[in-house]
Amino acid sequence: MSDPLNSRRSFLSGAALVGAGIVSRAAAASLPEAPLQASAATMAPLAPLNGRPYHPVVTLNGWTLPWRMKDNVKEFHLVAEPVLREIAPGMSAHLWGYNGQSPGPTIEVVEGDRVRIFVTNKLPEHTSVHWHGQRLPNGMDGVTGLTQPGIAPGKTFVYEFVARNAGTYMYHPHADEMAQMAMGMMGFWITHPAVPSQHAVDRDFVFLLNAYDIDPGSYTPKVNTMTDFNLWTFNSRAFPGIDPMVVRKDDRVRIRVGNLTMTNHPIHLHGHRFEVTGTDGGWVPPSARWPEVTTDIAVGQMRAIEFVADAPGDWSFHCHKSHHTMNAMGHAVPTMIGVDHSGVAQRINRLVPGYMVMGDKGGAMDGMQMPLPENTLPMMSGQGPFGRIDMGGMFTVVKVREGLARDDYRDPGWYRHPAGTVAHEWTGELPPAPVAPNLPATPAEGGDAMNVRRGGAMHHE
Ligand SMILES: [Cu+2]
Repeated sequence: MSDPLNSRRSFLSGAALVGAGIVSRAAAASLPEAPLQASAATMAPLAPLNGRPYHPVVTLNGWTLPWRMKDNVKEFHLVAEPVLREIAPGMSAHLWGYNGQSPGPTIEVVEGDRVRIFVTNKLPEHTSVHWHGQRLPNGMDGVTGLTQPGIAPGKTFVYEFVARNAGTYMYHPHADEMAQMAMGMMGFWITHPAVPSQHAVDRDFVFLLNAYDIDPGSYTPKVNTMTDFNLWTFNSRAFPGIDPMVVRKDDRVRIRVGNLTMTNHPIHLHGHRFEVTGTDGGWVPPSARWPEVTTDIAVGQMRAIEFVADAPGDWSFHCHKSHHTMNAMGHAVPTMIGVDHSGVAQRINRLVPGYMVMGDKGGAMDGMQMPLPENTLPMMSGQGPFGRIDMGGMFTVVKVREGLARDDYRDPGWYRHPAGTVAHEWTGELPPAPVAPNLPATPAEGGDAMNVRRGGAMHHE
């Protein structure tokens, strides 16, 4: 794989990422080079080498697409193609994406830029690119059949328009879109303000919400799934595969989230209050903002939230639908809390060797190391400084630290709490524990008080 960027594009190597070699090799060609990305890691912000200045964004577990300037036009080259995307260590998926990854690279331009995007189709069926949220000539809107013919396999189309309004946008096909979006065809687009001091923040993170239906043990999403997905991801990564968002104490932080799943996601941040400062339609006037700790992001929407990171620590950042913070194995398992299995497993084992009892003390499954099918993530599997983190899916951590350098995004490790500031076991005298009234005896006492029956499989909607 020709991958001139990958070796250089890492946090350790700093911010100057587009080598002059790429520009000179491509300069004479009629089409700009289509850079390829082999890694699913978060790449350092891509400082603009030409054009007007801006403060670049950081794409969570993603990257920004380099461009070339030709006759004062910013030229990009997207290649729609099948890719292998690592969802988290231990699991990869056969997705469709752009330039080696899914989601595709973030496109960053400046308000007023004339932009030309070449799109080469290496998929087995036609595609198109719709520039979600942009105000552009109708024929550039990318709706197959309505504003253009589909881009046939092997063909290259060119889109050209002026990026009119600073803000947050997405791109995705309007061609066989249920299948193509279920396969991961999507990306982020940032139009920066013409005046860099406008809407300025210290750190600006972006990512898409996406969802897949991949059977345990398999690699390819089921493309006819409508709502019953089993992998909930930030930028096609599931926790613990999602990188932390590292910020310096007292930084003003923006996180922009676009939702291209088929359901809404209430996104929740711990330890801070934020305001929604941007939507798909533009910036929210300061007088119209209100404080939140959770914002619901509907299907097809984008929200930019902003906060001052004034509280050092490791703060959870996640979707508040609890089944969206678990991975595929958590689905279709009945609630077994309080069910006494003694003897049952032994008897079933005579018929089904390897049978295990799951979840009779809740979902956390302490000590249970069930053999998983190949290429399957545990339901919730992160390791934290105090033990297992019972999370998967749409979960990560905002790490707020004092004394970081301005563009230092390296993982600082786990937070070191000041002495006396961590919840801990009470070792003093205990009064007799109160018991809820009218509760029958517990299983240990021969009763079935804990026998919770809520019906069978969990639903995902
Ligand atoms: Cu969710």
